[in-house]
Amino acid sequence: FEFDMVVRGGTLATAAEVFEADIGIRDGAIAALGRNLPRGAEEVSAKGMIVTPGGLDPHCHIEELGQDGTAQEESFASGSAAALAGGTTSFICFLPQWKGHSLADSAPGYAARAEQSRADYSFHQIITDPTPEVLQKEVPALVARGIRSLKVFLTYDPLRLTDAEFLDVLATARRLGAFVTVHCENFDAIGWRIGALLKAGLTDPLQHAWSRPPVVEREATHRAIALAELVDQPIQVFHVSCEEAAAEIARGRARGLKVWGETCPQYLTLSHEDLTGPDFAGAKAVCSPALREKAENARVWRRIQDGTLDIVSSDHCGFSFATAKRAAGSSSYGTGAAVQRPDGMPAFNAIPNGVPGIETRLPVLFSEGVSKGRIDLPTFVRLSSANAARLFGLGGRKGSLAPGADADLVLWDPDRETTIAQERLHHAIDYTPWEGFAVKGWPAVTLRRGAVAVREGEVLAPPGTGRFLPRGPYDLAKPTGRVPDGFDAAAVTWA
Ligand code: DUC
Ligand code: ZN
Ligand code: ZN
Ligand code: ZN
Repeated sequence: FEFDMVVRGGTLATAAEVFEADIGIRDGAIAALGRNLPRGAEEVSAKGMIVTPGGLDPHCHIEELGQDGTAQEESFASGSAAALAGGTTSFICFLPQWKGHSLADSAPGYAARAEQSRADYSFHQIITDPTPEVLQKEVPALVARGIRSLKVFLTYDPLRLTDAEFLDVLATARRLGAFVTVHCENFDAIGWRIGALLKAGLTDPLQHAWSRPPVVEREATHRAIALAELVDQPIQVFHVSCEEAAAEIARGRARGLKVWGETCPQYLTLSHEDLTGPDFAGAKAVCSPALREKAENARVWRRIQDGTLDIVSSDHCGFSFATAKRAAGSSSYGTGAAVQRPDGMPAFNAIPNGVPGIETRLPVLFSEGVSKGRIDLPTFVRLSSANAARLFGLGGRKGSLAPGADADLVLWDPDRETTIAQERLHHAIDYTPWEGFAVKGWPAVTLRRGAVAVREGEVLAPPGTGRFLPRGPYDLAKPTGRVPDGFDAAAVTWA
């Protein structure tokens, strides 16, 4: 046989176009596209299906290790099963740094845990403590290993950087050709609002949103972009939840800055209403940035449509309702000491932040986007894989159907109507914020590097079959060459 497998008779969607073709696969890679390809050793029918590149989720928290040594509940085995079942064949998760510790010393064994993944994976390195040792020795060693992106937080007490520290990280990244992603919220503003809310006796999950309104995100987004401009370092703003923050990104781009923005399905579909409900149910929707007013969903969609937000990630960060959300389980992703309410539930500020969504990311985006006519199929491909592949140095290999790319494919049944239900999901978390959400379009078959990884919800790829994706230098991570007054402070800093 010329091909190990032929995926036959599908409608292919790439980042640029939609056309009918068979896909010939050899050695886990796409070998040929064309009509009437010769028989493969294995045949997969894609009749009536839309075939897209496998999803790349560039922002998810999997088995992340907290400073107390405990791992987040979603394991690499469960999280990657959920990813594949939802049409995502690779993801980028986070190597933590614990404040007061070197990178080597933080999260011992994390990379070895990731070897249990069923999907391909890479890491962003979180920097919480940018000492000279970390920036001058450890980060260069990391980049040499193919871990070419850094993540910084401008909020969360155990994680956040000061502006001066952030500048040092940006300068280091520039020197090394690494990329920087940023969680943009104003730490002091949030703390001040929380203090006032608690003093006023306002402790419900909805007040999580009140503690960090759009202006808090807008200010930090503006500041992150300004500081990146000062250094001339490309950045991506993580999880943009609102028009005000998106407008800052659009303004930066209009000035010629290399700044990008992602959003997540929760900011396209969920709102303040999801933060309310009986039995503390609103805790299920506590994430940061917080969910906004319902009208904001449409504004974020418009920023997808005009290209300001060009990646949709999950920010999957699962905390089970029974054990963490109601019980204020320990996490870096909370803000302040737990205040107990008379009903025994934690005040909003102690609810760990995050929603599970690695499996539902693409079905929700396909249904709300493609099926409802908000975006076309090439836009769906760009949002779900192709743009992240380019932005994070995996272009050509992931997010593509061109010969030479990894044969990561999703066969979408565009007509299948179903409702999202926790009982059919594969993640380890005990709920989904999209319970009962109606979707049209579902990933029927997922192939990862030429092997059927999921068929009709049954996960066939065993743990340990995912591969680490090293990333080399690439254009989008390069600076623009423009610095204020022509004085390159970053170059001097590291001379
Ligand atoms: N926001 C979340 O909701 N969870 C994890 C981290 C974050 O920034
Ligand atoms: Zn240590
Ligand atoms: Zn974040
Ligand atoms: Zn996150």
